[in-house]
Amino acid sequence: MFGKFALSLGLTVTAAAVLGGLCGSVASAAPAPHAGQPAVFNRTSAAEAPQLGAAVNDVMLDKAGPRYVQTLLAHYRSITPEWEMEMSQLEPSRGHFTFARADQIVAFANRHHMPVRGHTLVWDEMVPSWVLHGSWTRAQLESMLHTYITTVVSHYRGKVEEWDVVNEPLTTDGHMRQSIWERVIGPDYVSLAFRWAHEADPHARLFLNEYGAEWNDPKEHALYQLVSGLKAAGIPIGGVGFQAHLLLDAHPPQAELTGVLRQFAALGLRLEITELDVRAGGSAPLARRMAEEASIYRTVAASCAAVRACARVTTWGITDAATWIGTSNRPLPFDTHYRAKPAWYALRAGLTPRG
Ligand code: 9MR
Repeated sequence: MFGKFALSLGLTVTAAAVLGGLCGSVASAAPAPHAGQPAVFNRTSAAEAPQLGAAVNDVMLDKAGPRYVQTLLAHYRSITPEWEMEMSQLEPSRGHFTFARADQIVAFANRHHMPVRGHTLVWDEMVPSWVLHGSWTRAQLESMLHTYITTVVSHYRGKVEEWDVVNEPLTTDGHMRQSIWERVIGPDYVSLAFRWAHEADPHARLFLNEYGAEWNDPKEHALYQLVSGLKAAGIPIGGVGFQAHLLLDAHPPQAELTGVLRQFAALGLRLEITELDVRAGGSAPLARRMAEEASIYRTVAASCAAVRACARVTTWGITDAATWIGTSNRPLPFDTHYRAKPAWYALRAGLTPRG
């Protein structure tokens, strides 16, 4: 799932122009971190709200202006680089690693003691052409991927709290997606990737991240089988990410999503909503669409809050001005002028644990 994201903004205000330390965070403030180390957030009780995170890209961080950074620092406690850590960005040509854009985001997060979710090491998309169009034996591609994962995870060791090690390995009907990794290495690429990431940073929490598994359906069942099998085999998987890219006419009832989360929590894994947005375009009256969108935000946040293992909700961006699905779909909690939408208030309300 992806849509090429193009952004054109005229403002050129650096993030440094904005004072950090603004208060008003939704979830409890992260524990005091070691000097220079990102804070590690663990939801220690069901009475503690899940942390709120955001996907951030370097274009917005550099050029969107002070309101972007103010909103980010005031309300969000963790960061996921939106695309800067994809393989095509980090190793555009073999052996040539380009970390600068992702480093900028990680440095910003570390400076503000915001944990970073590394996204993503192994995916079917954003694979550089030298890999896609190469002629690989299984052993050669395994060696290439081992080197890639080791290089990237080692580079960010101690600066990135957790990684989406494998992203979107399943098809909608629950089969293994026929990526180059699956075709050449076979399904073992998943467990190998986790092992290699763990070797490179034993302290990082390692996730499998998927979309469309928020319902009790064949894809979710296949995800559960895959993840429980990894756990049973002693593979160092620490968490499952549910992306939650939802639509006004395609979103799970709260009881169903809560049930899915509880099922995975029973495996002893940390859970996160990793890419929440709600496609809310269309011709229906705007007020109605925004109200429906808010209800979905509240449902997802409340489902996470109800399951203690669900420790974080990350929205896939902050403002409708910068979203992979286009501003007209108004998918995020803040509008193009950084005004809080009904979705923002619903998200905050849903994150507050009940009972
Ligand atoms: O939002 C991201 C978009 O800007 C990028 O062009 C695209 C390819 O890197 O990735 C988008 O984010 C995807 C994420 O990495 C994985 N889950 C689906 C997201 C939307 O396609």
